[in-house]
Amino acid sequence: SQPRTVLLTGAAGGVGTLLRERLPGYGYQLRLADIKPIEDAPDALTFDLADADAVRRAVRGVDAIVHLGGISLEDRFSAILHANIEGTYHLYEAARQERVPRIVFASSNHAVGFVPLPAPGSGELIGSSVPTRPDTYYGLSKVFGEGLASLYADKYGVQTVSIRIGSCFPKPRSTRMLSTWLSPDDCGRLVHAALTAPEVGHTVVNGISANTRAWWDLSTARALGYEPQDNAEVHAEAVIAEHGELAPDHVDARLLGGFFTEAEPGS
Ligand code: NAI
Ligand code: 15L
Repeated sequence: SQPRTVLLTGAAGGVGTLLRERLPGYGYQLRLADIKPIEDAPDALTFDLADADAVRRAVRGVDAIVHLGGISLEDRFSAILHANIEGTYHLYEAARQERVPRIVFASSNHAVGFVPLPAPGSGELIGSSVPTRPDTYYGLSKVFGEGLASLYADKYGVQTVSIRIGSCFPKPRSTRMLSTWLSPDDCGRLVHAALTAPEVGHTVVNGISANTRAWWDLSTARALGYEPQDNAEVHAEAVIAEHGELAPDHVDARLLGGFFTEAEPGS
């Protein structure tokens, strides 16, 4: 059965904006939340995920949560701890107490960013069950979120699909993103599949479009009913003209997390 009311955290952000435009088309009624006000949505809830009482009030009465809120890039550990680690803990505690049965967690390729890329032309793909190898404190917070989701599924029956998102933007912005792009429409399709698939327990899936240059295997996402319709390759000519092909020794061509593996906190 399909959840009706869905809390969307991080609704003011890039992915939040793309999903606000798409999820109502699948029949969901959205409750929007962010730490920042949303200009075109005066009814949106405004609170910090570090405020456990505000999180609990926001969660009350919804059928499902799409959890996008938090810091989305590398930062100081203390900032990541506050927004992503404590914030996600508050969200899961609220879901347990308010009996919300389903969460879709925006995890990231940076939870597995130090995983080496398959050799070009090998035909090998990286699955969603590789051991985690976070590339940043940010990626580590996504590993924490996946672990929390596993605990709350096994112990309390709060089910989660953790989507390791590649790069979700209106268009691929770099040569790396020709491999990692998740188109906005495919993001809507994948989140809808994650909200409606029966008995997911805690399932981790890779989240990209049907990209010709994909490094990721999509079998666990497809098992939920996800059928990607887009391919970053339609943007390849323009992206290559601007950024060029990746040299084999470039970090973006060697490791799944690319340049994040070299990012310093707060840089
Ligand atoms: P974003 O940075 O545009 O949006 C995140 C939102 O969370 C912002 O609107 C921000 O105000 C809000 N937020 C930050 N700290 C908060 C706090 N303490 N309390 C409440 N709200 C807070 O990021 P984007 O790109 O929209 O990503 C959404 C989610 O998906 C994030 O969790 C990100 O880590 C994840 N993700 C995104 C990818 C992408 O390609 N866009 C790739 C992989 C993961
Ligand atoms: C992420 O996790 C970030 O939130 C996003 O801004 C992109 O940089 C993305 O990964 C990526 O790897 O392209």
